Amino acid sequence: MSKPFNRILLTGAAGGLGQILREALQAHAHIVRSSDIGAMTPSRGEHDEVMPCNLADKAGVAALCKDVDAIVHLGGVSVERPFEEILQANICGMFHVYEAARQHGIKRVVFASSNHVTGFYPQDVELDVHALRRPDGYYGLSKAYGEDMATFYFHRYGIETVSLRIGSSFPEPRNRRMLSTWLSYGDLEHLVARALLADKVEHTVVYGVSANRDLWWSNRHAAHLGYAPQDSSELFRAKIERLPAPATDEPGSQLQGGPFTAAGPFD
Ligand code: NAI
Ligand code: 15L
Repeated sequence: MSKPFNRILLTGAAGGLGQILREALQAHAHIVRSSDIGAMTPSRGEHDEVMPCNLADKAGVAALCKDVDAIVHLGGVSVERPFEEILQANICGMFHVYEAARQHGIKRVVFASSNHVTGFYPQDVELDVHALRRPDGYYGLSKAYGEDMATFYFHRYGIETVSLRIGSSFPEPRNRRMLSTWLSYGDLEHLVARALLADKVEHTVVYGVSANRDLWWSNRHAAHLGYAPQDSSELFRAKIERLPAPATDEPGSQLQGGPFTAAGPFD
C-alpha cells in the first residue's frame, strides 16, 4: 500500500503523546523513526526504527533527520521548569531540528506548541491565533519562540510547519479547567494527520482542542487544515463536577494557563 511519506521522524516518542503517535503515524509513512532521550519500547520491525538522541546534541539531531520526509516534533520539557533546562531541550532543541530539516531538505514539520503561549489570558476571553501571545512561564516562552522559529524557517527556507497549541491531551480530562482544554487522543491523531497532509500550510498555528462545550479558542484561521474534532469533554462532566471545586480566586480557576501561571520562581 502506498503511503504519503516514506519516513517520518517522531521526537518525544517515549512520552505520553509520543507513545500514541508512534502507533498512529504508521498509517502515514512506510517507516516511523522514533527518538527520545528516555527509554523507548524496542523496534517491532524495519517499519519502526528507534534512535535515542538528546535534542541538545546538534550533530545527533542532524543524524536523526537523514532520509526523513517529515518531522513530528514532540520532544522537550513539557512542564514549567527552570529556564536552563528549558533552554537546552526546547529552545536549542528546536533550532537543531530546523537546522537538520534545512540540511536534509525536509519540507514539513508538525510542532507540539502549547496553550501556555497564551496562558495569561482570563478564562472568559475567547482567543484566536491572531491574539497577542501572553506566555505563562519559561515553558510557554519556549513554545512562543518555537512558533517564531517556524515562521522564520518558512519565509527563509520554505519549510512548512503546523504549530499545534495543544490544550490538555490525556485519556480524559482531569479537572474543571480541562473540560475546556481537553484534546482526546483520537482528535490528536486526526489533527496530526491533517497537519502532515494538508496542502500549503506555510506556518499555520492551530489550537489542539476537542469539540468541548465551553471552548476558549477559535480555529477560524486554520480552517484550511480540515481539522474536524469528533470528541467532547461533556462525556466526563458529571464525573469532574463531583470533584471538590477549586477556590475561585486561585490563578488556576481564572487564567487559561491554570496552575502553570503560578509556578516558580525556582531559586
Ligand atoms: P512528555 O513529557 O510525556 O513527553 C516529552 C518527551 O520529550 C519525553 O519522553 C522526554 O523524555 C522527551 N525529552 C525531554 N527532553 C528531551 C531532550 N533533551 N532530548 C530528547 N528528548 C527529550 O509530554 P507529552 O505530554 O507527551 O507532550 C508531548 C509534547 O506536546 C511536548 O512538547 C509538550 O510540551 C506538548 N504538549 C503536550 C500537552 C499535553 O496535554 N499532553 C499540552 C500542550 C503541549
Ligand atoms: C501543557 O503544555 C503540558 O505539556 C501538559 O502536561 C498539560 O499540563 C497541558 O499543557 C495543560 O495545559 O493542561
